[in-house]
Amino acid sequence: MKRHDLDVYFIMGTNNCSGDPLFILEKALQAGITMFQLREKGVGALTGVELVQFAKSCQKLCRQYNVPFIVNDHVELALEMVADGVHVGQDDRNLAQIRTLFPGKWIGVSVHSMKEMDAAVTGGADYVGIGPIFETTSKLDAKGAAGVTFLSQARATYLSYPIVAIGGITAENAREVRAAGADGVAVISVICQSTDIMETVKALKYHSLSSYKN
Ligand code: TZP
Ligand code: MG
Repeated sequence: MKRHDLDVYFIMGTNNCSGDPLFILEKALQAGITMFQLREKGVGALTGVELVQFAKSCQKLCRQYNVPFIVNDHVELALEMVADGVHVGQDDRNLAQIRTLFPGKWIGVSVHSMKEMDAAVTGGADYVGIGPIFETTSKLDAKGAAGVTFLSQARATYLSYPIVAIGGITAENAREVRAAGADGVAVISVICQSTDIMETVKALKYHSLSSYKN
């Protein structure tokens, strides 16, 4: 993968959306998101056949827009669907096992410390997610807001390793996390709750930052 694939990484599950999730996903794809992760968990989460059907609809849309389709946690589902990758946390399946199951696919790992980051990098992850940077209401068991301190340290240690920042990221604070070293921003609510997804995604993108324009 390339670092810029992480530019605007949209994450969504059905319970993040008050409207039609597939409509929201298609708008986000039209607006230029660069990666998509299906994160179906929590109250009322789809399971079984319903989950597979919904995942297939998301994957089909992503393919139409040539955007990688990543599955959170559900390694078997990702395998069955031939997803482009999986994203796992520290409490999920062991990275070495996943790498064996997913040769050539993208594997993302959430990390919160340099120890976890070192393990992810040496274990063959393709990118890491660092957060929550700011307060979030989208992940019930999220740790407290960490700010950008660890993100900056991670970047200083791994100069060109793909890193995406997550947690409470908005068009207003995206600049700060990029300046701290993130290649991209992973977001749920700012897109799911947007009244103008086109504008929101545009404002989150790297090139929308005036200080980076030439
Ligand atoms: N992991 C850390 S924070 C978070 C996840 C999945 C939720 C991010 O959602 P939001 O709405 O962009 O804060
Ligand atoms: Mg997980």
